[in-house]
Amino acid sequence: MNTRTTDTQLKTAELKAFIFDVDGTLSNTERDGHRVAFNQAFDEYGIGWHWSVETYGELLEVTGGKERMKFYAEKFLDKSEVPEDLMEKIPELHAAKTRHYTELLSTGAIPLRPGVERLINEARQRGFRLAIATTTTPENVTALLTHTLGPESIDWFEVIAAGDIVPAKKPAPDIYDYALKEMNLSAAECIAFEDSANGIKSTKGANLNTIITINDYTSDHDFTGASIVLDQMGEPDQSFSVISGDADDASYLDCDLVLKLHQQTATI
Ligand code: XBP
Ligand code: MG
Repeated sequence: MNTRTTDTQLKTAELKAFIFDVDGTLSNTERDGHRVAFNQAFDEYGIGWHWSVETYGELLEVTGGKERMKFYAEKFLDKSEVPEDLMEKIPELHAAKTRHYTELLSTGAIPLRPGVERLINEARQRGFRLAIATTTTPENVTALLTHTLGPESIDWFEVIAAGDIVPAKKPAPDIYDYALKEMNLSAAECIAFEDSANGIKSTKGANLNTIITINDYTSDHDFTGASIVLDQMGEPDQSFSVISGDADDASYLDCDLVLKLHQQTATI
């Protein structure tokens, strides 16, 4: 029998690290967090834009706040509606948006999604390494972690790969490739947690197994290639719904289920 491993044969590597997306995965930050902060920045600068819940859903096609504003100006407005100096103002406008967003988070208004804190605590207890790979600004990650898990939680994550640290944002795989390189781990030794089509394109580009928890903005996205698609991570007293994939008889996502999902699909 030929025992040589080929690219197409499945082989399980030991799972060593969990890599988390932030927006939509750890917390439902988009509709009531980022969107609100963008609108506050637009008001502050008197540019007369307002992003409704619906419009913002369309704008999520583009990741990155600066990129999203540029996309809106180019694709949603007539040239006449765009202030002449807008393009050069975008970094300043984005800094104002980050200020509004972090202020909003500091009020504790945006909680973590069900099961996130429990899974992170269990992963730490069991010795899994943790990282973050996100399109948002580092300040925003710090604000979310500080005001949900506490300031000490920043140090639980070995790598916080965020924002402009790589030039090409999701759906490019660069942010995950960066996190893997910083941790000196192969993709087969890690599993990613995402919520969106742009997110899974990024993880798949980096060859990572991926667990998806959908939200209102992403429930109709294409998650081909995911290890499982869930409506939430769930809690012992709050069962998840399996959208696609096999959770055996589990009713919430714990490390044993993560391990099982990783073993089923890991490739090297
Ligand atoms: C998050 C994003 C970000 C935030 C805004 O995507 O798309 O653009 O909406 O963040 P992901 P900034 O969850 O895939 O990382 O304004 O700080 O860029
Ligand atoms: Mg996301």
